[in-house]
Amino acid sequence: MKHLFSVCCSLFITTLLFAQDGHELWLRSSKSQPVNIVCSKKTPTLSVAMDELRRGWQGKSGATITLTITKEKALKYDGFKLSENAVQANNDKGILYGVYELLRRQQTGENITSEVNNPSYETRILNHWDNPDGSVERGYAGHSIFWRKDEAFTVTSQDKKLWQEYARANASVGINGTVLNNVNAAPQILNADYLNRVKVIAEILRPYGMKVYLSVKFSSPALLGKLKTSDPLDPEVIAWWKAKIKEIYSIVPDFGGLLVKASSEGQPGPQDFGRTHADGANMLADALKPYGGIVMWRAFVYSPNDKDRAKQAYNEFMPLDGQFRDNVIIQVKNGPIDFQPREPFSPLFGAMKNTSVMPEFQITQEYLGHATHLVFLAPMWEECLQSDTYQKGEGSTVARCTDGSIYQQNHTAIAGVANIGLDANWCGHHFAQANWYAFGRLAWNVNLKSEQIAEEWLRLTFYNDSSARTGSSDYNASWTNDFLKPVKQMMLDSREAAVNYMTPLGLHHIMSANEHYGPGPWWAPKGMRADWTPPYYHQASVIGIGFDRTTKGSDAVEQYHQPLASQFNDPATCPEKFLLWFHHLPWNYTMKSGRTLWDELCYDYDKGVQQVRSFQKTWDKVQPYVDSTRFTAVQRSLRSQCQNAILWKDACLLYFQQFSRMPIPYALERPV
Ligand code: GCW
Repeated sequence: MKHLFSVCCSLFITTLLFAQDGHELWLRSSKSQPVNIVCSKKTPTLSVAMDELRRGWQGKSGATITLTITKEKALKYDGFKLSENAVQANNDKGILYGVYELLRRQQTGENITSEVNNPSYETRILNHWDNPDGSVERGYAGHSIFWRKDEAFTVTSQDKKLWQEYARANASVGINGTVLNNVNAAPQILNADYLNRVKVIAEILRPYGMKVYLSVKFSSPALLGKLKTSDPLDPEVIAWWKAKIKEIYSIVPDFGGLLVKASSEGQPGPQDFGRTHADGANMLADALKPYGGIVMWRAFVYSPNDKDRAKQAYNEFMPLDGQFRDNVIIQVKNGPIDFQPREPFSPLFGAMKNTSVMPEFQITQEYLGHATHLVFLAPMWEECLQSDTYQKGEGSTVARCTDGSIYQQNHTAIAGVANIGLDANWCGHHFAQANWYAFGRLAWNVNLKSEQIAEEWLRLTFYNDSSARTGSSDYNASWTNDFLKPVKQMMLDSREAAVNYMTPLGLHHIMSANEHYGPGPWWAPKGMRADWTPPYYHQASVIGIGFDRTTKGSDAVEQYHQPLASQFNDPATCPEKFLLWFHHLPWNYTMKSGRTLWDELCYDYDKGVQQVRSFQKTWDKVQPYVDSTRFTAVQRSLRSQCQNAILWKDACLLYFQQFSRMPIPYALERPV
């Protein structure tokens, strides 16, 4: 008896600690009720669905729930139809997603009305920038969950457990694919040892509805196959890829396809052989076609000779519209430069009419304070997805240009560069988990609002904090008023705050070199490629500041449809959040507020700092509602974030002041 008691106690404590370190993400098990499940079919995915129901059912005790696979015309991809005690879908994955939705609603207290729920995109995929040695490019949450250094291929039971938890978390938000390695791909990823590990990962992910994909290096035929060339039109090269892809499918029969970064940032590509992106992508697409695989071909291209880096992707890809095979999707970053805190949407959305295009977001915070800053990214993605491209008149949002609503796309997809690593809480910062969650939710429903996503995530992640529960009947009311409301507001304001203290008014790429953490508008070593140095982007001088992309400048505005092109072209109509993205203006230019441009810049930087200070105050007040481990970790990060924000403001203002030669407004905090 005594022994049993101590086992129970230690189990309880382990569960508690586990919950406190954040490992459970938004899937915190709370007391469940007994439930009867009626399901006539049997598949591994349905077994997962049933396990989840038993584990998390919070509806009526003893209720009966029916899971039915039907053929419903209204259901698309892995969509489902939900009611209080039934989930219907066209396949078992749809059932699984329906079950997660049902459980989420029970837990968050949302209504369960009878409705059809279809995903916006067919493929909702994470891109891991994980290298075979276990390091993660732009990763801030520890080493890779997939790869180990020294080619340690043994799969441990710990690995399997972790991959299963990873699969479960993804499935719970509808993510159905993952690219297991970095786009700066190491050729050896296609060797047997790696492929065998891929096989095990695929087996664990499969019941959760997830397919695996790989990034490949375009020169693999020469590097691995020892061929003389990797020219995509060379018969031996074509045969090499065909054989390799056949081999992959013999190991992983439901392999999803390939992701390719080619002719970009020094990576090899078809252009090395005088061929086009279409030649390269189509060669791989033809080899994948018999197996149903796809090619995600990235459009992240720019070269040192460009007068304006923002224009190159459009210039390179537009002439190829219609030349790609129907199993190729062009993967386009949200903005035309590179995952900055704020960019206008890439003009490649709403441009090509006969080519499938998919958005690529960055969940990992390369330019947004790594895993130290609390920045909720849903508002940034929502801003991009809901931007109107005017491709087919008003209402042609980026979302509608990519989800197949405007032009028939044979495949639709959306990718997010993962922020996941071996860290106990997976993402480095407890609130960075919200970005993984938000990516999945938006990929499933491109029209969800950031506010709803933040609220769901907070309810799932913090409400069931057993150590904070008082059991009092007013707990719900006080939790909602004193925790949910202020913390949700902090999340919703956090991206704008980061823009303010880093790159207000359309400034971009002024962060310190290489690490992309902290300010570095001055960084321009001799001999460095100009387009890798911040002065290329801010163009500050005594005359003014900003990149002239108007018809008189680089003419990047012309890559947008009307009326956007004219709107962006004129500083009077250009949204001020993009002002210095499109215009080079004098320091005393008058802003809508009546202030000079210089003063406005000072006020914005200052506002960013004040916002982070207010986040600290908000967080300090919610201590009674959060376990001490998570509370302290977030408090500590906010303190660093605030110091960073001050540094950003002071460094940028003091640097730019040498050109503006104007004083920092008296009302604002002085640089220290
Ligand atoms: O944002 C830049 C990063 C590189 C990255 C590249 C890309 C994987 O600084 O680290 O390389 O983009 O997206 O290919």
